[in-house]
Amino acid sequence: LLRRACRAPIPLSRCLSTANSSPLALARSRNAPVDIHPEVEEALATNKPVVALETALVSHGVPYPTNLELGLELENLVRSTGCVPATIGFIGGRVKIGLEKHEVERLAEKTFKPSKISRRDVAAAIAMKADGGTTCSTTLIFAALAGIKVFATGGLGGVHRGAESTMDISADLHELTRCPVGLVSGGVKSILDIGKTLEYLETLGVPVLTYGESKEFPAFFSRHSGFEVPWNVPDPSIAAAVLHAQWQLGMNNGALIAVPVPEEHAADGATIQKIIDQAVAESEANGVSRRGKEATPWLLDRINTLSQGKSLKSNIALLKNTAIVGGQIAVQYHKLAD
Ligand code: PSU
Ligand code: MN
Repeated sequence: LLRRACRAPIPLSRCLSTANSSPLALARSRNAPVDIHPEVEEALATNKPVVALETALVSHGVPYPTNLELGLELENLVRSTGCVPATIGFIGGRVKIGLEKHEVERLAEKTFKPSKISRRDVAAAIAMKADGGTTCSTTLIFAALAGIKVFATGGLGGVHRGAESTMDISADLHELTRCPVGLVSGGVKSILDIGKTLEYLETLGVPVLTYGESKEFPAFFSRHSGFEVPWNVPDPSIAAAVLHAQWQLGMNNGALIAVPVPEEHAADGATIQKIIDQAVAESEANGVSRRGKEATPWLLDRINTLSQGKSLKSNIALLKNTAIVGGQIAVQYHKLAD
């Protein structure tokens, strides 16, 4: 009886539900507005390592034309490690996993006034046919959807200073509990309350690892925050082993891998801290700190002005470095997962 059951033709509905059970196939079967760049699609199909990149930094984080150069350069750096880059963004209300150069240009030049798209904005942006730069949270969502395991960026959002009264806590943190993606970044932006952000990540059960020699969590523009995390990974293969162990166990959350800004590009800690304190105080005085998603871009811009461009230079150096480290980790991860 068993043998006959095995030989019985599988009904089409069951074929679809088993063969097409990946989240991406499911989204496609519903005709979801998601386009995967052919190069990315091919890499995923043939098991080549892919690294996701975000676009909120192109549309909102970095001024033109540096944002454009940077967006393209990060892709090249990912390529230099042997991975395929998948820059994620919204073009005319479609989710693009892998952008064409002219699409990166369109976001960088703000041709169609791109929105800054966090998880809560996704569906509205699609319905309104909007362009948009994806924050870490949205980039995590679509990296996970496509099965991309590593995402490289600059700074994760987090718990803002004064969050006890503004409740400003980035959706990036919760997204790390939902998406099995290793997020490689320079830590969280130092405009944030780093101590509270680390506590929050601990509560959420998100692994936080520092990359390199020290357990000290980096402070984005500088290498020192004064906060230690429990685990430090010395190289890409150990970082990859952590991700692999996590997902082998079916613990389908993400992990934060914090890579300190390279020494030679670090801003002087004390000076940049004073500037950040001033910018945060100004944002509280002028009400920007209570204007939701405007807070982060405003602060970054203000800090750049006050530091006469130094903070942007550190930001760029840090981003380039995370693109390389992210690529190296993705290469190692694929060796374990194959
Ligand atoms: N780091 C930067 N520039 C940025 C961001 C981070 O140097 O523009 C973006 C990231 O996309 C991050 C977002 O996900 O800011 C967080 O915004 P918010 O605090 O509003 O959640
Ligand atoms: Mn916020």
